[in-house]
Parts: sequence; C-alpha cells; structure tokens
Amino acid sequence: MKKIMITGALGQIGTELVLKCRSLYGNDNVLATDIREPEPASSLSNGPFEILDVTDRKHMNQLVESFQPDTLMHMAALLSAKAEKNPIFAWDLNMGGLMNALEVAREYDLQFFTPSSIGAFGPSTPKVNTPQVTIQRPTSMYGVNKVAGELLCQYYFEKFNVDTRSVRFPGLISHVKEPGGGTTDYAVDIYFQAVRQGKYTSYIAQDTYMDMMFMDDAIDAIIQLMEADGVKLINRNAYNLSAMSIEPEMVKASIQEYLPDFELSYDVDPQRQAIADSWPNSIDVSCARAEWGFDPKYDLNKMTEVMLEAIKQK
Ligand code: AKB
Repeated sequence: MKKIMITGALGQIGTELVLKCRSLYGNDNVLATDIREPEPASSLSNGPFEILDVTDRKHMNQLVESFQPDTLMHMAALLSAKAEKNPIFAWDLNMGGLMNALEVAREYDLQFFTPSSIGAFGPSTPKVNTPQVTIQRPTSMYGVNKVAGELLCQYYFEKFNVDTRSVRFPGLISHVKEPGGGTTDYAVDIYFQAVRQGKYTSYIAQDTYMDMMFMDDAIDAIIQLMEADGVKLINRNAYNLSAMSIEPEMVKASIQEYLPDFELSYDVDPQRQAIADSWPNSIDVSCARAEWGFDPKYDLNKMTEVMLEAIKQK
C-alpha cells in the first residue's frame, strides 16, 4: 500500500491526482498540501490536507515526519506564461521548491515524482516528432527551470539513489479544474467558452501546433509510471508524453461537430505566442510506450465529446 504526500494539490493536475490516488490507495493514505486552503465544499475534503509553502523546507520536513509517506509527488510550480512575467519569483518557487522536495525525498528515502514539460524544449530542438533525447535549450524561464529540474532529478537518482521519475507533459485539458498561467491554456478555455458563450477568441494563432493530452490520460500515466518496474526505466527523468498534436482550427472543427454555431476568432498575445513558437509541434512518445506501456485513450474527438458534456453538466 502506498502512502503519498502531494504538493500543489489544488492546482490543475494536483486536484485530480489527489482524487485518483485516494481512490486507489485509500483516502487517509494521501496527504494533499497546498499554499492555500481548499474551498469549504472542495472535493479534496475526503482526506487529510495541510497548508504548505514548498519554499519552507523545515515545514515540509515536519509534514513528512508526521505523515510518514513512502512517496512524494511534487506538483507545485508556476506555469510558463506566469513564470515569464515574473522570472525571479519563478526561479525561487520552481527551483527552490524542487530542491526542498528532492532533499526531503533523499532524507526520508521516498519515491519521487515531479512533472517536466514540453517547455523543456526550445527553438533549436527538432520541431516535428521531437526525439526523447535531443537538444534542450529553452528560451523561457519556465523551460530553464524544467531542464534544470530534469537534470537535478537525474542527479539525485544517480548520486543518492533516490527513485526519481518524471514526464514531459504537453498541454493538459480538463473540465474539473481550469489551469492558470500556461501557454497551452487556450485549449481548455476554448471548451468552457464554447459552452458558455458559443464563441472564443484565441490568444494563440491559427496553425500553431502544440502537443496536448486529456487529463485522465495524464493522471493514469503518472500512476502507471510510478508503479512501473524501475529497472526498465532508461529515460526516467523525463519521458516525452503526448496524445495529440493540434492547432486552434482543429479544436474548432471538433467542437463544431457538437455545437455547429461555435465561432473562433483570434487576438494573438505576443508573449504566449513566442513561447508556443519555441516549443515542438509534435513529440515522439515511443520511449514511454516501450519502457512502461504509456497508452493514452483519448484522441481529439473523444476528448471534445467528454469536455463539452461535462462542462454542460456544471
Ligand atoms: C504551460 O503551458 O505552461 C503548461 C506546460 C505545457 O507545461 N501547460
């Protein structure tokens, strides 16, 4: 039985990860932590919760001492667009939080997960079918954090034998929790606005391809990777993951299958567009498939159907 502590539990991934882990390992075996309190009627109230600022190492230690987890999933981080607006704060939070989490994992011998991102690639990376091992010279602060984070995790594995595992997530699409501060967020907003307003203005330009994945597949991938046989994990920090390479017009066409009057217009945000342009169009996920059986279930149309239905129900 796993006992898991999760940081950033109120974030886009954290919210659904906590619920999935609780359903698999028992509510009391998953400690959710975040820098702020959950809403009073939050879905996370079915298990333990503690306030934690991940830059506070002493408090992180205290929580591990008292909860005694065997696994730490470190999700707290600033996303790409927000990080670009406040790069020094992003460095302090993303790298300071990660160092604290890795040190705690080393000290208490915890299995460790933290997500990397397609943001770890840059303009000099091959853009199509980006290989698992390739040039990583990102031009955003978020990307710099992600590359440094991948290297740090690998260092802790090789030097201190910490069982670190990670994936390079693409844009993640969910109807449960809206993201905040990412470059790929348009692909979530478009569904909410399609249902609420019947139209959407995209800050990402037409023909900008980026990798995406439905949240259910992302959560399943984390669980599958953490339960995989460590001996087989050659590229453990971090695996390329994706389920689709899409651009705004493709999402529009998919939404129009269900909402024929849906309209899409553009008002491009230069800062987020520049980040998107520096990322791959599509990445190669063959190592994740071969080494631990990554197998996403949702393509664009299946995801659109579920997204629109779930948002209508809200
Ligand atoms: C972002 O857009 O910053 C994230 C990511 C791809 O890491 N969704």
